[in-house]
Amino acid sequence: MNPDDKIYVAGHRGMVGSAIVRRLRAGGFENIVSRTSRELDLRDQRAVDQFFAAEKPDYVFLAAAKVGGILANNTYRGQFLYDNLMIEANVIEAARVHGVTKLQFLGSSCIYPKMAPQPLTEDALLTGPLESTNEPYAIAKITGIKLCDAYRSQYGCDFISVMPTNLYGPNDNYDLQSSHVLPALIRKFHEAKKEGSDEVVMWGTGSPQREFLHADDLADACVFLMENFSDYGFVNVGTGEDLSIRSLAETIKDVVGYEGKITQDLSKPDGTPRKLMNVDKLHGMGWKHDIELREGIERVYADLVEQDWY
Ligand code: GFB
Repeated sequence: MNPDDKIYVAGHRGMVGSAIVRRLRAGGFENIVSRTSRELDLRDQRAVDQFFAAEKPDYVFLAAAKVGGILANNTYRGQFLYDNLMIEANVIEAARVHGVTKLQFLGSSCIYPKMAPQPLTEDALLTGPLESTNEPYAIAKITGIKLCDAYRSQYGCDFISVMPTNLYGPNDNYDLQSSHVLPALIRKFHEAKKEGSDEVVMWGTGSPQREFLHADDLADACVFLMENFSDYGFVNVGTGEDLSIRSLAETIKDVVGYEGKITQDLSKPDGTPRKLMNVDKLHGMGWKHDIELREGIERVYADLVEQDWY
């Protein structure tokens, strides 16, 4: 990418898209184009085509998606499949038709089979059944990878895919019904401390293992891969380290400074037992994460407190 290239960041108001925009600006890329979902509904094929015809971006980061935590994925199964299929099909096709130089599609570690060997290597894709709570989302994301590969093979498009692990960071979703675990627990501990309540409820058993990457590290990896990876398949992006949900809860409890107890809500699902990324491919190219989990949680929490949040 050159500083004067026009870069379209789809999903620029989300946690990932906004981090990519920050990273691009910091790297001297100023010619960034974006649209809110109100201005441009990416599920609308004609609108997407018209947008690409008018703007003619050189590079595209496809970070727009319908996303959410385990409950949202499991509840809005139709929307997670339909919205994500439409968004990626429309943007990828318009990128081809309007001659985009390079496109990067962002997926998720939930594309891997539920019982794939850990840590997850890129070649484990499509080797077994998926975790049921997020199967619709995973199917949509697998389709995005396959679209990029098929367009590379049939049309010679330089479209690549990147698979991030579970993420957290600025502009995350803190709605307790639809969020992921990390922001949900920050909010729960913060509110319990403020209100002086003596327990915080953790969903499930606390035994599933998860890996967490700060969105700013992901954004840095995305720009790195846009500049250094052009091939079929995809690259895992993570830290290569995980912990149990129970340990995560203990860490957040400590960062927030809450002194009550942690209880379980066993009516909520655990989801996949573990999804630790193997990041050898990315490390082999020369990229490694910078922000360790505790430090990242401290940063996020300090920002929230400063904004006088909740
Ligand atoms: O982050 P999370 O919602 O999604 O949940 P997944 C991770 C684990 O944390 C599950 C537990 O075992 C939850 O039961 N958990 C404990 C909680 N307390 C809470 C809480 O208060 N809120 C939430 N949300 N979870 C999603 C997928 O899976 O991860 C998506 O559904 C996507 O497809 C995303 O891949 C990254 O890690 O289970």
